Amino acid sequence: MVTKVKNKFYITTPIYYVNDQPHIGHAYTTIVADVLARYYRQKIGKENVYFLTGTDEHGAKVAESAALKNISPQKFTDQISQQFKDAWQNLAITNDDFIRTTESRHQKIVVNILNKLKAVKTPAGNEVLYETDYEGLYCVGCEKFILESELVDGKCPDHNKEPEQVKEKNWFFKLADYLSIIQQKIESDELTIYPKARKNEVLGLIKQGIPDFSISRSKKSVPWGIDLLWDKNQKAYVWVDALSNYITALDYPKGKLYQKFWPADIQLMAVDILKFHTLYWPAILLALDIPLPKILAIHGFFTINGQKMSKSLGNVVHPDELVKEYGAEVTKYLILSQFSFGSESDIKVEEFPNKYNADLVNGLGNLVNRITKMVEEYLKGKIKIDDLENISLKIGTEEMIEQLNFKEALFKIWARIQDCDTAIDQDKPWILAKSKNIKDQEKLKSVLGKYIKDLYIISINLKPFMSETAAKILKIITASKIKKPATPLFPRK
Ligand code: ME8
Repeated sequence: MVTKVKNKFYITTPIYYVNDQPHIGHAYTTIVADVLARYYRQKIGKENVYFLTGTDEHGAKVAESAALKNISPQKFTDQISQQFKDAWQNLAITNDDFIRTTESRHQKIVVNILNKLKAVKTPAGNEVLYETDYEGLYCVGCEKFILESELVDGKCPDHNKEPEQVKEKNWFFKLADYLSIIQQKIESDELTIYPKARKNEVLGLIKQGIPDFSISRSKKSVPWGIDLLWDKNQKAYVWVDALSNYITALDYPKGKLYQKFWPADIQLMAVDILKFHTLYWPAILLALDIPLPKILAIHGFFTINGQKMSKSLGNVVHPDELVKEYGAEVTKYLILSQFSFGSESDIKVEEFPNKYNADLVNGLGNLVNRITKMVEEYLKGKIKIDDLENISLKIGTEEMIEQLNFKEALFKIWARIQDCDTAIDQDKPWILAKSKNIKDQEKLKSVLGKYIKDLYIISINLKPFMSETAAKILKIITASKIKKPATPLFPRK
């Protein structure tokens, strides 16, 4: 099992940059977190689950985007952050909190964290933070220092832009003194990095040697950020500010939420921010003497119709467009059923209409119609199902969700839908219904009862993915008189 949950579950997504609007990449991680949060709420109780997401609002990248729009960074971040909140609401995401790094509750704690780091020593007896002159290349798009060797034709390969030459005095974090501890914790899976290929990738990075990282930027070059109390010329580096959100949102160190929910049970992200979360974040936590998260789960970066998503290519897909076309639950289904968590793959948006028709209109929706119509016509809507509560609901989706195999879990549910359709074709209840033979009448009741049980099992397993749809089906099939729904669950388009 990937997730190892006992009595509480704390799940986080990255906090997204507000330099641009939410897109389907942000939506994927957030939808996955939502499925897990819903699943564990069912399993261990609502009060024992905490699901955090939010927005990352400081730094050069956001400030530049605001300047381009000719508005203040605060006004700009207010606007875009609201777009993320709205997008998640439109997708029926059930996050318990939404943190913004410009909120004072966050900033106050980041100041504390930085002051603590300034005061502590590494296990080797060095200062955790030290000041040094730094000269190098900085990619604003990545918000990170980048090596010459990482460039392609002199440009950052992810942003297709030349990095800036930076020469400034910064505060650095003595990562070198923590790498062997982190390595041991990753090797032993005390800090689990999933999937294994990513674990090996991180261990490889450690072996190559990772330089210390900066925790501040000069105020002159990056004025939009949190002040360092002990150095008026410096602001906190946006990554240290951002990573802290996972504990500031819980009101570290004394808050009730922090006491109950830290360490995180699972922190989700894509591979783009692997190094920050698997090396820098554990190092910061170790220096603060805070337990490490249990699992860092890294999904692939997907392309859209075979191409990298980018504004210049004009292929950015926004979740709101999909929600408008299909509604929240179908959008979640279409995204999750196309993309396997661990792999890098492609999302084919042009296949969404076909998939919608095949899986939802002709698949689940039609099955519900077919079964309820027969119960209504042949048995006047009355069917006695004993012991719905006690039937086995297990079709393997629980294990799959716990192993982050969401696409495969959906596949299992849809296999059950298909099996039920096939059983109906074979049983031919319409022939049984015409027969006056008592045995045929009994068989008719028994097969229809079995289909209703199937719908019950399908709905329960569908709950973490499509809870409203599941609730609708459950309401229809547990009514005292079953009727075919007046409008189909999924309208044909
Ligand atoms: O990196 N495929 O924010 P960000 C899959 N603020 N997932 C994708 C994706 C794609 N094509 N594009 C984005 C940042 N994502 C920082 C994080 S956390 C302390 C700070 C998802 O707006 C995926 O989860 O660039 C990825 O890790 C995240 O969005 C990056 O979001």
